[in-house]
Amino acid sequence: MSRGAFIVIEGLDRSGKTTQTAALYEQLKEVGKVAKLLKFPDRTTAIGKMIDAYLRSQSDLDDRAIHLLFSANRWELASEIEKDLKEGINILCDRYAFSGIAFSASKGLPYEWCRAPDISLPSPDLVLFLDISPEKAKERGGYGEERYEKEEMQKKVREIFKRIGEEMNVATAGAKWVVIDAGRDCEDVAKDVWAHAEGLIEGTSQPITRLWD
Ligand code: NYM
Repeated sequence: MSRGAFIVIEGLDRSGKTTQTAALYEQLKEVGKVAKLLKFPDRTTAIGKMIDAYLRSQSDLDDRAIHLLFSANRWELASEIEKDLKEGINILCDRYAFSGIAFSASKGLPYEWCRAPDISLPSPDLVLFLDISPEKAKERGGYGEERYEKEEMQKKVREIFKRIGEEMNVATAGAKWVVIDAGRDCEDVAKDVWAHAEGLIEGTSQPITRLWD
């Protein structure tokens, strides 16, 4: 029995994730594939609203408390993701647990502690990491409106993402992590994204695995 593919797009702020996730979604629709677009944080849920207020500096929270809220925001949707995949729906997701670790650990929280609450979430089949230097991301404009959108922080976040990707590719099972140079034109990045995603969207018979289990 074939199921849908679960593809996550990750990256620094201003790396073009949202544009690329939307472009991939349109391409899937063009070739007649059923797909659902998700984005974390999902700011529409009760937990998501708390996260939104925090990111816009309308509220203050302990670093560990906000980390757990980001994770809970994913757990809120975990069973729906699993159900959709089993029904053959492809899931395209803008950020996931990897952002959770990268951003919180860059604030100084221990890496393993940051990873723990996301263990056992449905694992993506593929993570496309849109890699851009924080200097180049800053040139794209719009930095600075929300918490974390500072060059110094983004540098640390990029290093932690690198570690996550390396560890994932050493593991024999689980998601494949692919780095895509996102400092190029949007169309060139989209071509690479499609090249990696295309093979998966025919459906896969692999069982759904769980993150870091
Ligand atoms: N972020 C996102 C986290 O700190 N932890 C998480 O688990 C997730 C999913 O939220 N700067 C941060 C990264 C971003 C911010 O994301 C909002 P976006 O994609 O700009 O809405």
